[in-house]
Amino acid sequence: ETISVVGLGYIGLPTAAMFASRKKSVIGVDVNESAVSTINQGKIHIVEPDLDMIVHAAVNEGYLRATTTPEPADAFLIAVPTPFKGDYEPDLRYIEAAAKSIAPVLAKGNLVILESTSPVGATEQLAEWLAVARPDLSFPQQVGDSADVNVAHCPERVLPGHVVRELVENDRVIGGMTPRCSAQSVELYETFVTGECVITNARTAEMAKLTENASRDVGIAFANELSVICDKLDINVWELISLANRHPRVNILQPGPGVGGHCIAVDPWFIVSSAPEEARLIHTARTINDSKPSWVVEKVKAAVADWLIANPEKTVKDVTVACLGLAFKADIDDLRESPAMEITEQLVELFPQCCLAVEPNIERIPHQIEGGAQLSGLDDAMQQADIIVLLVDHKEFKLISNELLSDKLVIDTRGIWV
Ligand code: SAJ
Repeated sequence: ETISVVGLGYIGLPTAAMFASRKKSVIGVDVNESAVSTINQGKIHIVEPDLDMIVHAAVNEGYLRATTTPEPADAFLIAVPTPFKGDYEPDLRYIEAAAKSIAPVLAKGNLVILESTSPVGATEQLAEWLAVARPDLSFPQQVGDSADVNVAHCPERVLPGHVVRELVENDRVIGGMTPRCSAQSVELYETFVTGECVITNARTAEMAKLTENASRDVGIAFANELSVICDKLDINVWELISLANRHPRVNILQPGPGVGGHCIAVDPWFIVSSAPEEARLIHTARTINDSKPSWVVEKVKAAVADWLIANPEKTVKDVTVACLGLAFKADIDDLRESPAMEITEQLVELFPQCCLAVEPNIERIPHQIEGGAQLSGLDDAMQQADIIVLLVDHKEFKLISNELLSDKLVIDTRGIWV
């Protein structure tokens, strides 16, 4: 049995590696030639704990091979990005491209699984693209359970940083376009998944995935709203939340500089765009979380003003602002939709040549802030900075002593030093 994984990113590569680790023959497909060649050398192009070992073993033992052109296989898993465009409309162009690229090599008996987080209806759309490209084969929307090619949606739901464990242990939602599509998918995932594979239809599976992330987004928006209210009322929000969470039925999440990542900051919009009139709370939560970076920037501006009052002989050009963390959350290198990046970008514009950025998980300064800020080591930044803006709760930052912070103005957006 050969499994092809289309899209070798944060989800596709670990998934491909897990099948290969169970001695399945896996063909990974990606349009990125450099990712393909890195993987074929047994190395990885992303940061994810333990993944390097698994990929190295899988490639060395001959179970995993990467290529830029799809080849025939028994099952195809599509794990490509689903970003949004302009008006927060989902952009399915990568799914469409993946469908068109595998269509020529599809054969009777194949299973095609969409793993990418998708708006409701995307799996049916995928099946339609395949049907148009291959009129010689039959698909579930045409002939139901007797289709030549089965199609299902099985959304990924692993947490970056814990992908290897969660891929195996998490329950999976299996949304086949027909019962036979679901049954075939369950059999495939049971190769390595020890969690339960729970069957539903494709549309419910699509909505389930969006709901999980919207639920977290709404929860974080509540915490972020509290943080802004508490700031106004001079209350420590972290103490407040830990007190409230002692109630047996209260479990408030943590405020932060905003919500980042390619999932939680994106997926709720797919619900909003499907039901704009009805999705009121989900929409508001998105707006609250998206406005948090600007609120943090205002806090930094106020701190700079305070610093100038305390140092009347200095001008704004003399201030040094250290932004600690650029990633979208702790202990990863992923800068996608990162509120920390957004805040640093805005600060670099406001205070050019005054900003230091510290990000222990990357080696090169991102182009967005290149020229306006310097990438600095943590020790240097702690020595030079007048104002510390803690943006990500990386493990390195948690170790910074109170003594080092005592002569600085500190804006701790994650509450790690309070
Ligand atoms: N965040 C807070 N406060 C919190 C928790 C998170 O501000 O209390 C922020 C983080 O700093 C980060 C953002 O939210 O900027 C998202 O981080 P996250 O750890 O909540 O989630 P992701 O984006 O890494 O992964 C999520 C997970 N979904 C849920 O927990 C419901 C994961 O299981 C999904 O597989 C993933 O999205 C995905 O791919 O959709």
